[in-house]
Amino acid sequence: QGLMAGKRGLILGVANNRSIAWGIAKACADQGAEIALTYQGEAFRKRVEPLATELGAHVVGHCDVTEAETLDAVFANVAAKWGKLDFLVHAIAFSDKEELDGRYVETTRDNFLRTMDISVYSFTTIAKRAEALMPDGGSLLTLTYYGAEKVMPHYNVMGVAKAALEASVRYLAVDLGSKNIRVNAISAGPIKTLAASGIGDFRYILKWNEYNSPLKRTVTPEEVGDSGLYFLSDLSRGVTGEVHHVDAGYHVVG
Ligand code: 0WD
Repeated sequence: QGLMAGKRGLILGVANNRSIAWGIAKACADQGAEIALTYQGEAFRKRVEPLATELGAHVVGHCDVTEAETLDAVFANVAAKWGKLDFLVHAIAFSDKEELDGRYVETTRDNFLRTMDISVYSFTTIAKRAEALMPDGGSLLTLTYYGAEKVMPHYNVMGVAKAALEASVRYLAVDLGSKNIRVNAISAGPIKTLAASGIGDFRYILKWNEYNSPLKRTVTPEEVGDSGLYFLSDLSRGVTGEVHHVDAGYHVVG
């Protein structure tokens, strides 16, 4: 029973129980979805396995989006297990911590390319792989941030990457629309996660959002999860190419 009954989804980007992807996984599982998770390397396997058990989810292997063969293996596992996929969540981003501080103009070519590869291109190549497993349509969701639209302190090259990711959502929505595969993004407000700890002065950004957002607070992974549920379920069947803010309303004032 539930909104997601009979639906099967692959969720990439659970690092621990504070991850946004974990909030989405829980919301979907609560509504009856069957879920597959990946982990990035052995260190994360130990964190992800107990979380998967908690949800009755499958763990379908190591996934590092910079190693195409790991993506091939994960999708082959999903194909063997389920034969098809109804939804996919991409909650992956990376940039050198050293460059998420100070000035954007100092970005190195190496880190620029790596940031774009892991945070943007990965969604495109994953969408192509998902398409092959979605003969009856499906829903793809990625995570972005307001730093794509406005200059946020220290977000730097990641802001440039998120702008490209948001543009990718629109191009992918067109490419996959005729197959009834929808592509959307949630622009989440700042949340204290492992990835966020790499951003300079993050505590200040959290406080700033708390003082200035219409709801006078920040958001939780659970709240992003509940909004994710809308995009991953049939409730949003008429919606694609959208970037939806789940940020306590900060974007209307910031
Ligand atoms: O304030 C925030 N936390 C916000 C996050 C606000 C708005 C958006 N986001 C986005 C992030 O940019 C990211 O796209 O949400 C997504 C999920 O991030 P998260 O939940 O904040 O962070 P975390 O729990 O750390 O999960 C991100 C994970 C990685 O964790 P680490 O800590 O190692 O960066 O992305 C994965 C990894 O598990 N990841 C990779 N997965 C496969 N291959 C790779 C990679 N090469 N690199 C990172």
